[in-house]
Amino acid sequence: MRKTLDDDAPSSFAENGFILVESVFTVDEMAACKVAAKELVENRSGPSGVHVWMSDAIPPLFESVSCDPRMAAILRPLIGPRIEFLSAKPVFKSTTVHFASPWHQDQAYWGGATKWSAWIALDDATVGNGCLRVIPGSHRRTRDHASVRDARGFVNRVSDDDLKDDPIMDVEMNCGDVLVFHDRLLHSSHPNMSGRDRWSFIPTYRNADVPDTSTVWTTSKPMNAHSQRSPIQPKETK
Ligand SMILES: O=C(O)CCC(=O)C(=O)O
Repeated sequence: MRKTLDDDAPSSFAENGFILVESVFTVDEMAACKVAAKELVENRSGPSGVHVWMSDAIPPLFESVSCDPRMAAILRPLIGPRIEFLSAKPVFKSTTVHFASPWHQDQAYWGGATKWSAWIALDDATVGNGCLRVIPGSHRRTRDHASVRDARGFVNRVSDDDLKDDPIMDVEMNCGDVLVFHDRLLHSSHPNMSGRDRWSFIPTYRNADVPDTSTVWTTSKPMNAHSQRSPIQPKETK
């Protein structure tokens, strides 16, 4: 698995559908984000632990993270010079939200042109507390999704039985690591059986030069417009 950003990142991404870049953000920066995310969404996310902010309604701290120059440096070689930031979501598993997120391709939710998302670890993520699982190379084809409505939220799902011949990879990450993934990459996450939090923050982007028929987003922000933003301010967390 790729762990540093280098010239091979685009070919590794093309082959696997994701890249993992370690230590993009500091632990203090992630702690500040987690405190803010807990204040803003912990009691508003419902049983799925997911809360979505569109680009015109996202709190400034989280817009700064989404459009941070370090994110732009990772994304530009994969997406191109003109990147649009679309939306972002804190996703958490805690002592009250602990189920496994079901297998899916994000594209089943939004269609249209390719989108790229970044899974930013606000906590260390392990098999025990609900890290992501991915199927390398699965971004090369679209899978059928069943429509399921239950308390877990994720309506579009690929069943475990359909994946029994696929190579499944656990993606354990340290706080501050970033996994960028293609919107056809099959992914799910482990349940959180640890009694400890597992928070992540997931911004989504597209290439501004590629027409997109998706109707999910009515607003977007050019990423370059934010590259001069002030750095994320760590906040007292105790
Ligand atoms: O972070 C997780 O547990 C899963 C998130 C996810 O799959 C998604 O938001 O598409």
